[in-house]
Amino acid sequence: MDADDIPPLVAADCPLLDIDPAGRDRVLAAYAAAREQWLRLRKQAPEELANSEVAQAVRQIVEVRRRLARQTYLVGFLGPSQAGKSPTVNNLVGRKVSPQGEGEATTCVVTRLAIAPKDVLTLHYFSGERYRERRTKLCDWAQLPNTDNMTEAQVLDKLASHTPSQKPGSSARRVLAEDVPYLRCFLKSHQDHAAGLIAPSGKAVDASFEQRDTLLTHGTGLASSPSLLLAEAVLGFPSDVLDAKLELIDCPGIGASRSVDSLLTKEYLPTLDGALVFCRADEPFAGTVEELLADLKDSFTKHGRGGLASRVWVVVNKMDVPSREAKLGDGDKSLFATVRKFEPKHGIPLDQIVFGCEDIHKLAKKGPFDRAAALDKIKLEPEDESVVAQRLADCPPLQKAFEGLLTDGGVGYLRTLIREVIGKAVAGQILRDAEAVLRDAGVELDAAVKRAGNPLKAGELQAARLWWSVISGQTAKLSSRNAFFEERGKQLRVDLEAEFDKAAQPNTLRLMSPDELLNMQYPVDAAHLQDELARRLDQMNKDGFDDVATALAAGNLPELDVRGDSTPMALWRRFRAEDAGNTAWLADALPTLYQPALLGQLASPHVATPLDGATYRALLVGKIRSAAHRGTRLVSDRVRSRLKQLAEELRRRIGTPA
Ligand SMILES: Nc1nc2c(ncn2[C@@H]2O[C@H](COP(=O)(O)OP(=O)(O)OP(=O)(O)O)[C@@H](O)[C@H]2O)c(=O)[nH]1
Ligand SMILES: [Mg+2]
Repeated sequence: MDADDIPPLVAADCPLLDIDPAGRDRVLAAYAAAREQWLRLRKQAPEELANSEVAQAVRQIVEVRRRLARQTYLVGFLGPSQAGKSPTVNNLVGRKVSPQGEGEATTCVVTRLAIAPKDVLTLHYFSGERYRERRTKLCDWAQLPNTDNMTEAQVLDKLASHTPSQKPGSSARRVLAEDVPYLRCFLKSHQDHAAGLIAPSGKAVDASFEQRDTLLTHGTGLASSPSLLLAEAVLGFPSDVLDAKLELIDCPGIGASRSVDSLLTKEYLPTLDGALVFCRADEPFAGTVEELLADLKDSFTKHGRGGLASRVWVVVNKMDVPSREAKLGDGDKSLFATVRKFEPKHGIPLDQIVFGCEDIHKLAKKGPFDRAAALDKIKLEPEDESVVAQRLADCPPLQKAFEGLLTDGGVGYLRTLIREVIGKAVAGQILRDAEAVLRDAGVELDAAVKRAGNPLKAGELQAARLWWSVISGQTAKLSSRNAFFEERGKQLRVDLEAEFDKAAQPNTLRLMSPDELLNMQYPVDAAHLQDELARRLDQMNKDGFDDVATALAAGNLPELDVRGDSTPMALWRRFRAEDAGNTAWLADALPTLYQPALLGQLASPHVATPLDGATYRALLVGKIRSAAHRGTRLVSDRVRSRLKQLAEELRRRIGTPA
């Protein structure tokens, strides 16, 4: 298939989407429409296909197609090394298929687990090109640049006297302890084993299923081995516990001692449709977990919009490790409080969290056991259950996960998720992402078709480019921190404080008054300040628009048709009209100065300061500060996003602005 070829796509090509026929048909229609545009463009104005934005849109459509036409979903098992990924894979399957270890990093090859009629192991070796890419990356990471034209022996020679340096505070990637030894081993593996294994277009070799332990794991110490030349391995086996539509991928753990393990995982992220991210219960937010989640967010946002919801499930494993205190404490740092942060911090809903413990699973496998025994495995007493219930009272999803933990170490719960939830959720997310991408790509192609049908004349083109550069310049100006809005934000704060003091001055009584009086005064001050804030922000909004309008007018540029409006200036004026008015542009997010709890909080026993006039003033000044700050940001965001919209319209009209 040509890289920019968009073949048709029909329902039969997308077996996984049967789950949601209506959604599937909508997306297929969007795909067909985008394809139609592309065919038209190819026929009427093939030169437009070279436009970088158009080419990008085409690439995105091809990528969406690849995802929609998947035969299986790929769900990665990711996380720090030793988090228990491979053991969990095995518990899920009910059989030791994936090699697992004791006390040392284990999995060294990305291993796909697929359902097959009988046990099979297929090894996929690097293609020549992928080997070179990997080599270059490893050399770069070991601070050995420009090795592309050297032989393995030459690089090894260079490595013999190579000591990577790490200047303190340098932003360069840190060279980990085993990076150089690993690179040496990698090169030697190539010298010893490449012949016959590394072919230009990659090579697949069948191996014995029984040999998987030696082939797919790190041995003790580093030695030259054909395994280092593996791109991935496929372990096939019969199973009726897993959903045949899901393929689980056991990835090497991300460790502290060598970069290559994280590289292997990271390279795999773009192919994944979903992931289980493992973390250890004693450090759910370890650096490696955070980094992984950030990478996953990047990867899933690149192909769509959704982020981690319906994409990533977190397995908080080794629940036996944290102490009783760490689990039950009511502080912010206790386990249950920490786990809840996956939602605000990473956008992972709490029904995407699972707890795991291997020892409880072992109990369950042996036969019936009582709850006390399960609790004992995670260092809890029977009476602690009520404390857990209390901690999780407002959080049914975590209650469910905890119940799953006590039932069989979380394996059954995870199995249900995998069989009944993950496939459906991922399919839904793929459909939503696809729709959004196709819509955007459609707009881009549509613009190209129109552009080709109604090209700008030379003079217009010049004018349009000028408009575009004026607008881009304005956007940059409004983006820089010290520009327009920052000064106005400061001024706004000063003005509002003065406004408050002015109103407060004559009422000196208040500076000493008791709680009740201040409580009466508060709504009056808050209402007044809220009005002032809205009035001044509105003015700032108007000034922001006027400032841009002045800059646009100064260009004294000729008429130019953008989206039916006569000029970019007219379009800008229309934005202004839409955003004018006291409240039209104010998003819900604007902080309000009415907050009934404010005074109550201050008078609570936790606050040592008594509620007097001075405290009251300090309180309102703090409130003014945050209101002014956030309000200013809202206005500046609004003005900037309108500018960007305008620049985008122009770019579509011009094609390539520069
Ligand atoms: N304490 C405790 N140990 C566990 C639990 N689950 C797994 N383990 C142990 O943790 C170790 C981790 O096994 P590995 O196979 O290395 O885990 P992995 O995450 O696949 O690691 P890599 O392959 O190195 O990425 C094994 O020794 C398991 O027995 C658990 O719930 N609690
Ligand atoms: Mg493993």
